[in-house]
Amino acid sequence: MIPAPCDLGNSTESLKNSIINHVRFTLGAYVESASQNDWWVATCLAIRDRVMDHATKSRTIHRQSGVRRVHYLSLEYLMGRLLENNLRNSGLYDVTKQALSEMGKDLDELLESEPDMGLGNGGLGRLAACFMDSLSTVNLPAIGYGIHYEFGLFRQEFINGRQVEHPDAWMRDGSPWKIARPSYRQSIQLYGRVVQKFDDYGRPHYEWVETKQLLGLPWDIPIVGYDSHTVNVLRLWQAQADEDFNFQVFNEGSYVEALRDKAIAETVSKVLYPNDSTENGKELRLVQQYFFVACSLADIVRRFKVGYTLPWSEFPSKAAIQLNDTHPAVAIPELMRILVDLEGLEWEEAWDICQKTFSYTNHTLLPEALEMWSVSLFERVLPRHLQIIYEINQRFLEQDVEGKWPGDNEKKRSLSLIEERGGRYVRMANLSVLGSHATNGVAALHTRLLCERLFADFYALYPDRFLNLTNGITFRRWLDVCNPELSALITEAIGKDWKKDAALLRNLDPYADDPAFRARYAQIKRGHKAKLAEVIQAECGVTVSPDALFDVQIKRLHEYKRQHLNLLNIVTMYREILDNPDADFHPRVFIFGAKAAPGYFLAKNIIHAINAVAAKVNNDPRVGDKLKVVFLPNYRVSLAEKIIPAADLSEQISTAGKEASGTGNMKLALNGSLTIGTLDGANVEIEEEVGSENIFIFGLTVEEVTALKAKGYNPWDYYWANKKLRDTIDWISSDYFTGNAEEFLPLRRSLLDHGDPYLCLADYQPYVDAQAKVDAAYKDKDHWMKMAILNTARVGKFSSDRTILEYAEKVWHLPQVVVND
Ligand code: 26W
Repeated sequence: MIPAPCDLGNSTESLKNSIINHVRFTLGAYVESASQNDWWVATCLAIRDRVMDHATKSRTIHRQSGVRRVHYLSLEYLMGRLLENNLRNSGLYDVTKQALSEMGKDLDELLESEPDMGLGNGGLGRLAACFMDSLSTVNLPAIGYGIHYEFGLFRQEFINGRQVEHPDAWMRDGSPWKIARPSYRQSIQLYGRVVQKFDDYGRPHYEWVETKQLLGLPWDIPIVGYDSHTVNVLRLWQAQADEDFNFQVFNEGSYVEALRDKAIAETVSKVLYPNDSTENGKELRLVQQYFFVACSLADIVRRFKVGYTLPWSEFPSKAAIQLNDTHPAVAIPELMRILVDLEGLEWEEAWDICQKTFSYTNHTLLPEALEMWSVSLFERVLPRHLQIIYEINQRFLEQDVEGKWPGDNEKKRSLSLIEERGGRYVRMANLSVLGSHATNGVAALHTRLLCERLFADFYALYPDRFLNLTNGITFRRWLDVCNPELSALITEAIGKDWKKDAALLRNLDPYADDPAFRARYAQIKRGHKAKLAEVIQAECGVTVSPDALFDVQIKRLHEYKRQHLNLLNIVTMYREILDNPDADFHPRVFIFGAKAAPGYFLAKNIIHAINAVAAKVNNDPRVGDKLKVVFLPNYRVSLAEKIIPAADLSEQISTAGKEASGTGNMKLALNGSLTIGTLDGANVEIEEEVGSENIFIFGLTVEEVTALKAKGYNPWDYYWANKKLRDTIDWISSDYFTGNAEEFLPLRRSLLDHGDPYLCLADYQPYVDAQAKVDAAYKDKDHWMKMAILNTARVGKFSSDRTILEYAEKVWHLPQVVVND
């Protein structure tokens, strides 16, 4: 007989019992003396208990109904904290708060004690996290696959204004959200060599031998959607040594040696690479990519084999695989290897299955971000995969390329999967396009540039494979969770259905003219600014007024994002205040949050420069409250959730053509922050939605950037032509800010001697002018609030539910499967 399940009801009493049971029986603590962490873990487990059944049920229904599922392959998931999100999405927030409070515990304090799950660098990783939320919310059958990094993105500290990195041991004390699945462990191969063998008919086949084995242990994290019973899972692989194998093959009687191999094996899932735009060709990174791809594919194939007795030709009707950038692109030759070498399919059939299964999202146009692996490294780590890539390439060049452009070797060179100039490299982007039935960009402008520039020749060959799927964000975390006050105001005005159908936010439009509504909206904004002011006081020791204009730039530190353009304007304002103390501009607080890749020298120089300027400005009695500059250390998801609701102005100032989409721009606009931005990425579409009167657009367009570069851009021309600009740059590179005139020479040289690759100087004056318009507009607070409300009302398009439904319809061809309670 099946015993009655424990009480998993949703009443206050049930929750109290669950939490207390976990304190006592899972954690072995006394209720009277349990630590804060014990209460947090017990609360998470009580919530987890209430969603696990739905996870099991979702899996069963997806399997039984035999529908196609999407498998999202991503090296990064920037999940942030999970408890509050899971409470709000499951509708258990109020009752849990009540239950805890009856036990003398404050839910808000517990929420603050949760470490961020920072298994990603920036936009790409956070997008994957938003997509997981939407997939569960809109009832799509999905599994996210990734790596169970022991250390997420480094923790950032500033010492004397300079970035210092520390390891992020996010799960040192374990994590209540993840569940080990040892029965689904996988064993994968690496290194070794390939031998050709012949069958009885003289046909060749290939065996990959003398390899090293690695085990992958899966950890599952349930993904709770909003107001839905679909609970998908995020499955993260942890690397382990295959000890038996070590003892047989490598261990010549040495026990300790074998354990050293174990330690080496475990480094594979040890740490997230902190680069978000440059590929440095490290062997461990390639091993990480292959490790998680091979484990995931083996898992997908296992499910196909146990679930059905179908021919391989039906594989794509059961499994769609999405490649989040090229990082998991080795999945393409891996599936070919499985089908041809292990399952004995003919090449053509296997290739057809591959193309039907895979689709690829490109997230960047930056040339230095395009992944290329040296052929010699690839051959050592994955010898059979290299052979398969050669074969794919040969067939492609001889059939498709030769067919379209007979005898055109230039086309062959540009389309080849192998770069031959300056050493031989495997081009992962070309492999991804070729192995997929769909390639998408992440904003309309980005997709256009993919088709016109990066993949122009592929686009000429296969125009139907390219499409745009503009990014989105989950409005649950980025409004409901991070700004519950605004969420409640919206719900009061237009009902709660906007949380599932973001287009309904348009119904707020008329409220922009309602003085009472404006006043409440303004009051909520001010409340968040007051709270952020406290955070700033605690983190930076700087006192800021909530009545100042909060001007926010939060994103990775990169030259193309132009934090240094922001800095040029700040220094210009500083000079103006000193030159003209009576000038009438509204007090402003410039707020930065950004991590630099540890090896990115100039980015770190820019961080130091911002901190040095901040130190001077904030302590200059002549400036007073007019200008403050703060750089909040250790920018991460949970900090973003505090900054975004408090922002008045959103800096989206990348050089046109460089930011694929941006998603912070969407989060800030949703929370009623007006954008000052270039016509880049999704800014273009944000302008279309909110109307050009509710956004501050400035600067060169993509076409103007191209034309300027073609004619020969010389930053010195701008330097000599504009005295304010000249004074600003000269001041930064004087000894004024640090006592050492050499300190920011790298920044100065990049802007002048090294040609200012991101055109800061060309966009300087238009930016300064746009900032003057912002200042003028902010003086009319009431009108500003109207614009802010219209931003909230009009950005419904940027819900990741919309994005994910477009993927489901146009790329994956997935049905929505409702899971009942
Ligand atoms: C191999 C090193 C490396 C690592 C990460 C190269 C490139 C990346 C990512 C593609 C960088 C990234 O996060 N791109 C961002 O993706 C977001 C989601 O689509 C976009 O909104 C951002 O504009 C884009 O920069």
